[in-house]
Amino acid sequence: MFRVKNVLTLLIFSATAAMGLPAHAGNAADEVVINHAYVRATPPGAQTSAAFMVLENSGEVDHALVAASSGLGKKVEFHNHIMEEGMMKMRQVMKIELPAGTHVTLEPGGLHVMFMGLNQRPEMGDTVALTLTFADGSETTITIPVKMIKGMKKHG
Ligand SMILES: [Cu+2]
Repeated sequence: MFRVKNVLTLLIFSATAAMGLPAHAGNAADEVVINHAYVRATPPGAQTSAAFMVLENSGEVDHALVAASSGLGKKVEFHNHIMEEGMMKMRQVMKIELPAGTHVTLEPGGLHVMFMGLNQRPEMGDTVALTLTFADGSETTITIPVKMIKGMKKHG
């Protein structure tokens, strides 16, 4: 009987996971609030674009972004800008830390989500679906409007 009960418990857990319900309260997808997200509109022929947003960790444990994917680009990476020999350069970062109770801003000239190998040209009025994966394995998909960024010759 004991064994049967264990199997049943396991089945219930599996069913819960299959329905996409969070396994426990407090995962990053539930606790990280994303605001002011937008994707940079690009001129014809551009190979890259970028997304910017404000991520707020409203929870009590630290979280981190570890991956992103989107139909907009063949590759989606996290980048930052660093000053090197007097020039601003982009560098890939493997994760973006989201300490508990703080907010992190992805903005032009700083951290950004980079779309490389564009599958289509993001134009004003379009929306882009972006899936973000957190260090705890939870995911969230957001729909982001495309906006023009004035005065930016290059992305990010
Ligand atoms: Cu970049």
